[in-house]
Amino acid sequence: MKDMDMKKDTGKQMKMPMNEPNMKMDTTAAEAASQIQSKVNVLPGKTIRYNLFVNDTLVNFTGRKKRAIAINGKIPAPALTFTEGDTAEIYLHNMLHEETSLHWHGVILPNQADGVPFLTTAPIAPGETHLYKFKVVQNGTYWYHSHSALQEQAGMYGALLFKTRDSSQPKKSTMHHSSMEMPGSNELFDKEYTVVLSEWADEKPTQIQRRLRTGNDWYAIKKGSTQSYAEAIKERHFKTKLTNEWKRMKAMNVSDVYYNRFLLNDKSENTAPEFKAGDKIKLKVVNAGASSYFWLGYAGGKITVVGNDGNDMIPVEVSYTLSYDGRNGKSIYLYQFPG
Ligand SMILES: [Cu+2]
Repeated sequence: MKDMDMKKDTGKQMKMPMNEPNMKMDTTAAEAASQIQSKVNVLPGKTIRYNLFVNDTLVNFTGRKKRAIAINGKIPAPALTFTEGDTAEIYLHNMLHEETSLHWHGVILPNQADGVPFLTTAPIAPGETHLYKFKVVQNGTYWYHSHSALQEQAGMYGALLFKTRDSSQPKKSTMHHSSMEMPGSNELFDKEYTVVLSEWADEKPTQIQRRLRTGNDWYAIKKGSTQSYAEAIKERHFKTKLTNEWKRMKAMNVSDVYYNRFLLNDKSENTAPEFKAGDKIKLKVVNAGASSYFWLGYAGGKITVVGNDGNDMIPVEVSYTLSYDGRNGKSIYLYQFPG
């Protein structure tokens, strides 16, 4: 595919003549446009280039070797870092024997670079190299993943980090009122750590899909979350059970799939010995799980959530916070360790 002219595209968004008197917009449209304007910052930057090689690999998370897909030999794929204003040039080299793709989740970019096969970007054939090129016009924590078949479930996901160009500037909220000033959250921490949460199943993703379609109890049995008729009758919920069965709804239908492991970066248990007591650490959390929500908490006390879905927010102190699965999983959390 040819290089895309990004300047033309982002320029269009910037030239939105919001204040021109002859431009009529209803309040909602104007509000939406002003939100987009406060979100999109076109700043000068460098061209940052990454080469990503997608390859078959063998992993061993459970004591058994299983096929997976890695990028540059890694699961999760390497974290790609840019500063807002930069131009991203990401070369995807498909070393697989099947088509592949990369989708930049939640990223404002021209359609051709979006990476969804048969919708925005053509699939990338085996042996092919594809250039994704776009101007970074936002900051925050995002993620990227394959959008072909079930490759994401086989390991093709990674963090996408867009740094603020000027961290000393207090940022404007993009959520409600564009006039609302955000505290410069970058002053609240002195170290950063990126966490990619995901799941691993030894079963092939295609097999999981097949099993889900049959709607049987196999995963519920494995997780010990089945319910017998006797239990339902004893709890006076026999009618509910029948209704749920008629709807093919499981007794404890929170998450359907049985996973062998939950992964924090590349391990089911992970440590970060580089941090000491008293450090203020910003955790950039991406939930790359295909179907799991994770509760995030800190054994040492409360945590302060400073961002969600890639946006900064007014900090909130909480005991736990929920990280949603893949579709919404790009959050920033600040853990304040005791001093
Ligand atoms: Cu996505």
